[in-house]
Amino acid sequence: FSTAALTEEEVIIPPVQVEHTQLLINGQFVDAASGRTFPTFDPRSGDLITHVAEGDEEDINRAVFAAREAFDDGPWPRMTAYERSKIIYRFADLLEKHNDEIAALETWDSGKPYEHTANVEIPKMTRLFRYFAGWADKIHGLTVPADGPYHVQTLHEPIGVAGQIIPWNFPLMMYAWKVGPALACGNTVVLKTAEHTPLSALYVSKLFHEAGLPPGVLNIISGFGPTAGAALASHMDVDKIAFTGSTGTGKIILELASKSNLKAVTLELGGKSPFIVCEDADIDKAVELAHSAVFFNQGQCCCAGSRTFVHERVYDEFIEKSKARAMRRIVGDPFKKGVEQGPQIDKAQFEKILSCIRSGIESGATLETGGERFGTKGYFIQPTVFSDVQDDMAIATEEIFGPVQSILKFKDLDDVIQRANKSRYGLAAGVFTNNIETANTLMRSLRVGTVWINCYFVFDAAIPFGGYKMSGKGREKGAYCLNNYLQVKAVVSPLKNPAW
Ligand code: TXE
Repeated sequence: FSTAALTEEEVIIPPVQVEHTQLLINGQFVDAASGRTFPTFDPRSGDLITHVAEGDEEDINRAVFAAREAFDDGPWPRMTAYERSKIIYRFADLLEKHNDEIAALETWDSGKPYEHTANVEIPKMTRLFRYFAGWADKIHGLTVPADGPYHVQTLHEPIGVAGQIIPWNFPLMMYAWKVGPALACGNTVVLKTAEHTPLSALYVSKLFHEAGLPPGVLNIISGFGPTAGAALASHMDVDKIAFTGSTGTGKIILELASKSNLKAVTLELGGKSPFIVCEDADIDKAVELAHSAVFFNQGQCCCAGSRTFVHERVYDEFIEKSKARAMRRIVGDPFKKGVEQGPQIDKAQFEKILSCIRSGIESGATLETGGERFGTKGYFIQPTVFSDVQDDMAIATEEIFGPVQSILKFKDLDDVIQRANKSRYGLAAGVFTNNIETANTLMRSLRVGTVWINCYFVFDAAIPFGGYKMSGKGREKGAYCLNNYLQVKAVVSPLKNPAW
């Protein structure tokens, strides 16, 4: 695509073997009850990597049974919190030791650039587990000053069996966001991976058992949404379900939870996040960050800054520079050094993105660069930039989940606040300005779960993340997410002497 682009013929052999393809139930790798398997593909070429056991309702039942027993009778919720934290810390040490193999497996199955996976994602995952290990022995209740002659206290107890369903865009990061807090709080888990990316969770969960995790505490089911996923969300013995994925599937999860046992639900869903560049912003920095806000991870981020709003006075300069930056983006084999963008996850996503691009052209937006597939093999797409995008075009309202930047022009703060908020989503926003009052006004006015000011995609284990509106329910990461995995028990007992 650009002069820096690599040739697509050079497909590199990943420096890793697939070791685990079965389901992980009660500490053992086992076949699916049905004996069925499904293929997982290399998105660089569409070639088969391997076949993986296909879990469905019966396997979910087996896994939930194991998790229930491990919760009701096993050592995990009963051991000291310090013992639990030591196991999670030991797991983090093993992640560090096997960092490069894990990263290679993740890149092979998902197409993410290996340099980033190895140097950022797996280290961040390790950091997340250490963060949550640190919480394990710091979870405690309160003494409550109630009226009357009563001693009142609260106990913060684990919620029980947590069901977790994760997507394919960050297979291991989503695993960490979900498994880390659930286990730190003393719960047991049944996690269903995305059908596109089953491999890395199996590999790291084996390491968790090597670190001393008792059997049944963490069960991993590979399989499809309408079978395995739906069985988990409707299971009567699951106390809580945590889901990351599309808004449409999030609605189904909520419905299945309410139709079964009213299990607690947290949802992390889609977005169409505004990235607002004011006239006084540092334009070069804003161009670079707006670019990575859209194109990072092949555009497959729930909080991608996918509506780039630019002030009319800096609009033309911004378009020129954004176009030039997109043309310099290095697309190619994600195992190659220096590659910024690998393939999309699969054919369906690849085709969906190309159809969004066609809709952008048909609706009258100006295609500045890109717009087509990159190369002839695999699921690569050219970094694409649209200008003259209008609020009601599908490319400004629908989640594209691909390397497509939609740039819109705005007049003043009132204009951009009203338009940025005119979305059914409310996940994140970026604000670029050197004026503190402008930054504060925007930060307070935007109805989103995260506002990044003069930065974007700053993810830290301690920073809560989640959506307003149809972007989700609840928060993940940080101290806030512990509540998702805890029950509060109020304990009331009489006092002999009311004065005490
Ligand atoms: O998502 P799904 P898909 C968005 C993005 C993407 C679109 C479709 O716009 O283009 O969703 O992707 C499981 N019961 N996001 O179809 O279906 C499924 O097996 C229970 C945003 O892949 O939401 C997988 O494990 N589970 C997003 C998980 O849900 C079900 C990340 C996500 O798949 C199920 C991914 C069912 N009936 C896609 N149906 C984000 N927020 O980051 C599916 N699943």
